[in-house]
Amino acid sequence: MSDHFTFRVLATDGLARRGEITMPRGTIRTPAFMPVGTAGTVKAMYMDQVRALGTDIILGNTYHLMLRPGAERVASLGGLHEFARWPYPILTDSGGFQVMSLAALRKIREDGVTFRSHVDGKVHHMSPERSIEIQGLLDADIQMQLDECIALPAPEREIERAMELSLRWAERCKTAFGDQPGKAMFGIVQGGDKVHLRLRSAEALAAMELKGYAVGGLAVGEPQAVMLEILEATCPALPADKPRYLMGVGTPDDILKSVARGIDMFDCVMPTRAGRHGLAFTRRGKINLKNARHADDPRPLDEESDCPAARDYSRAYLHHLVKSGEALGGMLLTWNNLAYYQSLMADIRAAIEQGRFKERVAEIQEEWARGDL
Ligand code: PRF
Repeated sequence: MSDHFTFRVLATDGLARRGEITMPRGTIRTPAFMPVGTAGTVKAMYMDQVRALGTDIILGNTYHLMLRPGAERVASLGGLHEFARWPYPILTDSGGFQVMSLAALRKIREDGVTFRSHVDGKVHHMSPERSIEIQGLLDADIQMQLDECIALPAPEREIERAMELSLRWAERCKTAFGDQPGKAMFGIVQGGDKVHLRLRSAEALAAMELKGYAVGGLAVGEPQAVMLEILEATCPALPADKPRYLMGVGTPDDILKSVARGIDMFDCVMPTRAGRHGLAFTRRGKINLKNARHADDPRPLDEESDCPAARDYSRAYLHHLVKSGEALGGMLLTWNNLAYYQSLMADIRAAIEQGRFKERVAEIQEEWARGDL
């Protein structure tokens, strides 16, 4: 395995890229989907299952892990890979986004963000340097700069202020991260729904010569068309030889359309959270297992899937588990959903290699639209 973090584009088809990130803990085949393992667990899944689905990298959260069990504690127990029994690459989000969505009494200043923990109410301060320090204690392979994400719609001057602050924090995170050949620190493009702010952000980050670039501040309340328009403007402004990560996105349809515009990496709670709430993603679209129409249906979610959760259990049984609030319902649907997401990513990668990405996207969308009944 490589002792350096490297990214290679292996094939392109239109703007879609098939690539490979190599680093000491493993290789990431891109376009990649990163299951969300917020608190050191991909909820309702064993790590062995997560791996067997073709997962090359998972995401962890600085915010949750610093509050509980604490970054220093994880470090003293051998780091997050050892703690959670996931020896492959881990990307950690920097914490700012989770502070803004979960913590009480948050205050953003030049020096960082002060907030009250949603766990025990204690006040914490996180500077850009402390975020990188925590991500280092966790031993994350890919670390994210601290940034400020603004929910949309928002006044332009607010978006601009947060974007400029995020650029200054990127510089500080880059310095704090220093030179770690086997790891990477990614910058995060902000700028809301304003193309000129996105371009200014992307160009300033590109000049910092980081090892990868994320697009943040999207899927925060704007229509999909706006997100896609921002990606069309932003991706060409980012270095072609570095990975591009669209944070917190998205639905299978968002993923297809974002890959088509040059995105290489994704993370989202959608497959795991929706699974725990009774929603299944399949080749034939979404199925809400709470619906009474499934109560007598002996068919599995997808008889052609090689995931046991999709192939071996009747919709009637899944409906029963979900309605009864049984833990196994969330486990089976999470398994099904991550299997579907990872099979979709494998499908996308193969199509790009074969130079038939556009055609394959049309086929996949046609199959969703056909429905399952
Ligand atoms: N910044 C960070 N994490 C994020 C986002 C962001 O803008 C988003 C927005 N979709 C999800 N996760 N640091």
